[in-house]
Amino acid sequence: MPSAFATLAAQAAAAAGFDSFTPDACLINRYVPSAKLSLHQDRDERDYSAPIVSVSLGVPAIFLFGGTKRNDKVHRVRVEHGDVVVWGGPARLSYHGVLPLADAQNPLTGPLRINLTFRKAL
Ligand SMILES: O=C(O)CCC(=O)C(=O)O
Ligand SMILES: [Mn+2]
Repeated sequence: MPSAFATLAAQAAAAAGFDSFTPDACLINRYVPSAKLSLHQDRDERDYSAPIVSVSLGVPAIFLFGGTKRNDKVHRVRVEHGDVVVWGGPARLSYHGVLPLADAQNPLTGPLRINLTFRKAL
């Protein structure tokens, strides 16, 4: 991945208290209006000691962040262009998702939201 991406992810992780994060994967999600992501856990990575770093670009969205059980209370957080969310440690397997994307416009992405999640997959 571009070194600028890896550096951004490592710096965001460090700011949240996770030193030495070296992502080896970046999953890119492209949301069109009304697209959503159901509550889920990120379980495909081999090592849960590394955090997830999630970068939001484009149209704002409501990010859902719950606990480690599917039925735990879910917090709603508005994420805007340039926002970065980091979760790890005891929160690494927290359920999370995204509400259906509202109709909106961003000067760079038009009606779209782009999300980058940096992971240590291997
Ligand atoms: O789009 C987001 O903010 C979250 C993406 C996500 O949770 C994932 O790709 O696993
Ligand atoms: Mn996820």
